[in-house]
Amino acid sequence: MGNGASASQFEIISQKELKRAKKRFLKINGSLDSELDPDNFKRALSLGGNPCADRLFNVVDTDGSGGVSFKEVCQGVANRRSMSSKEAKLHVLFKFYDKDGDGLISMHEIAEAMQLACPGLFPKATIEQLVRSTMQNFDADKDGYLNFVEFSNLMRASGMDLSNNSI
Ligand SMILES: [Ca+2]
Ligand SMILES: [Ca+2]
Repeated sequence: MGNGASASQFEIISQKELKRAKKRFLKINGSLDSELDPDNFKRALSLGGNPCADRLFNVVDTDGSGGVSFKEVCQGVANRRSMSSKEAKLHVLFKFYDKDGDGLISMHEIAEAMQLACPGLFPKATIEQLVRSTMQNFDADKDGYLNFVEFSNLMRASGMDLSNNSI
């Protein structure tokens, strides 16, 4: 196909999917060589108005350049499909929660993620209470943050369904 995206690199995506992703990317961005900015990214995925859109952008923007390249889009699709392992899903969820990307989830980050996941469902005071009790139960080393292992324990204990593709 001579598209620069070698089969081995994106082998988890079928040629058909790759073609579709490429078409969409081209249509919105005009070129495969430049990056999608956050607004175009939301348009590409029809995420306008979705409160999680910015988080998703950060998850897909793996090099943190502030734009999403075609390669990153393909990797995003590939990751989703290969996420048969719960571990991989946990990593994506962890990244979703870890807004500032420091590898630790703060109380503030948990509260924000909860508000994003269920907007308006809990009053602020309830969220603060939930976050505090979460920390008490799962911050095993008591440093005030959840690391990946502590976060995994929380997700398993909360009965998070890791078998589907929802975040
Ligand atoms: Ca963090
Ligand atoms: Ca901790």
